[in-house]
Amino acid sequence: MKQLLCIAAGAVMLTACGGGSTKTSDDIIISEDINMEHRVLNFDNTRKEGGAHSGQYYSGVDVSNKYGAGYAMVIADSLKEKNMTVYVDGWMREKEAPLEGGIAVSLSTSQGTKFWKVLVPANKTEANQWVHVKDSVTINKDLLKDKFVEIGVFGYKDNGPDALDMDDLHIKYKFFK
Ligand SMILES: [Ca+2]
Repeated sequence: MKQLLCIAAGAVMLTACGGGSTKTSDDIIISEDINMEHRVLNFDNTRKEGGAHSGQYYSGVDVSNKYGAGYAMVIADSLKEKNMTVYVDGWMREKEAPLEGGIAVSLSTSQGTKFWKVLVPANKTEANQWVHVKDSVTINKDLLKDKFVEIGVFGYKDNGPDALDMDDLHIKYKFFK
């Protein structure tokens, strides 16, 4: 499946697909996979074992520890003249409906947080099972004009009594004119 997606993108591969960067004409595509089988942002304090969506481990949080696993990318100066779209594809689970958690996309600069959106599943009533979250956000290059720009994508739960579990988060960053 992953290989098919790479071919479908019609991309010239710079590195192996599934964690790396790709160049399609002037567009730059970078991708990261977070499956909790190896170390990522917020890994140690959120990793749970058993009942994962894939493999053995997943990331679980609740309102007392609301930041789940994810990835924080500092944007290179060479990319700050481009707009960016962040494509998020992951799996989440909560014991009770409605599902209150989601996958946050945040943009931080030296001036503070400039963009914040929590992506949620299409159906918030599917309790106690892994549900797909697939969405994207586009960020205008005007927001990237700072000496320090970091894009964070991570599980986020700030409301409700139950836990938010998350696994198999695939993030694709596309930079384009
Ligand atoms: Ca896993």
